[in-house]
Amino acid sequence: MDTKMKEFMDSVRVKNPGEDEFLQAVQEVVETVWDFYQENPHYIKAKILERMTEPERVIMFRVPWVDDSGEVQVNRGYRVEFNSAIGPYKGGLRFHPSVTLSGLKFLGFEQTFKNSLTTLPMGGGKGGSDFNPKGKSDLEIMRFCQAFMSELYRHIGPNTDVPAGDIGVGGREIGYLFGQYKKLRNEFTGVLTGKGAEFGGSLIRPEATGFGAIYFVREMLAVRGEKLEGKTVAISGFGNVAWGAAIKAVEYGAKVVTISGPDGYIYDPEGVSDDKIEYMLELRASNMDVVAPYAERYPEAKFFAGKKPWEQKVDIAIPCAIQNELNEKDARMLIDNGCQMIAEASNMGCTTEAAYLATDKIVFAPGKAVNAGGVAVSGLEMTQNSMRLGWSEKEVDERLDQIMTNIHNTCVRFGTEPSGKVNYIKGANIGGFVKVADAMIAQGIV
Ligand code: 2IT
Repeated sequence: MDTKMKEFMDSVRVKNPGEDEFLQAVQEVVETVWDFYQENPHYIKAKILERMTEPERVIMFRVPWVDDSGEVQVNRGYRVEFNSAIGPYKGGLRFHPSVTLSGLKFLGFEQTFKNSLTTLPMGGGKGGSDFNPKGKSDLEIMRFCQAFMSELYRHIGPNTDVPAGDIGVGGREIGYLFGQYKKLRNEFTGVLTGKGAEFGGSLIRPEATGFGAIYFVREMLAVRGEKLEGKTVAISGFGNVAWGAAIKAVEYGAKVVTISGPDGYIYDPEGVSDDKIEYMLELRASNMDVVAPYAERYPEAKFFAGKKPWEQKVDIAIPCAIQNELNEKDARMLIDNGCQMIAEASNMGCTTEAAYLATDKIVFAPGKAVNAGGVAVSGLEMTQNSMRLGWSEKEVDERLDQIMTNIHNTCVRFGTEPSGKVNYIKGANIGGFVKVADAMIAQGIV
């Protein structure tokens, strides 16, 4: 590693002790933009990397609420407002027991580059809570969302910060959060995205992350003169992203053979399609966070308790669950079994070692490019809210497809190596970096 780069990373490490996920995300960006950064001394002079790795603001708050048995519960809420150089802070809220400040800083940092790649005017932010939705009743979810918004509402707004969903936050939670914001502010505005279609939500937003990921994979394959048709795909997770990806992959003629949950994974040799994809919604609605019941309902499928889907022989692997869900050993197993491509639909789904190994041996694309379709359609929801008009499904889907194709082109433009191979990590990082860096320079030292 270059000495100056090492010095830079050491300084970030000292400022953010123990924040492993944040440091992992920063290191991956710094390593890939470093040469480009050195070639542009005006970035160095303006200390762009030092500023980009420091969130503009971090809000941390107490979320007290009362559960169904009358007991008082206390969770911690966060909103990391990372970078507003190119638009209002924008990014999801995650409700999951694993949520920490480090995790949300990594997500907010990544979001800044992802949002820039979409070409829409959105800055980067992320928030959430260590609240665990598993096993909670609908009323408990509502009370928690109301308590969370009772503090968050002071810090957000349609021109300031526009949250959306992420793990543990779907249409139901966004509805409750929106209701409480509206009550407290007495304003009906586009302050959240992923809203219900009846109150300002965009069509295709629920499908957008998964659809976008498959449009991106389609473009990755096209570079190699290949198609999704006939390919075998391993997906992890069974939530919103996995669901959308499965629908679109099947539509293109691919066979999705796995889904997974915290309890293990399902291998379905006949493919997860049609009513089986819809069944994923039922599994999620049960709020139990398990996939095992799939194998009881569809006996041709097999459940592997405590295992990850990466041990199966597939052509394409698409992690759709959580960060670092695919490690070096998993990547090696996939590659040894003939896998040609790993595309992250989860944020930082692969460990650094797995991502570099897959980039080297096969083809790899990072979450900030592959999963940008979700936030892209959130951006389109903001546009529709500003116009007080709604677009048709076809209109939104066509724009989404175009945005994903453009992001792929950006990766090719900035990431093509002298050998002709595309390094998608480098392409996405430099492609996302330039717009934010130039906007920061134009706006002075603020
Ligand atoms: O990780 C992500 O990009 C999201 N959870 C979606 C964020 C958004 O604002 O739609």
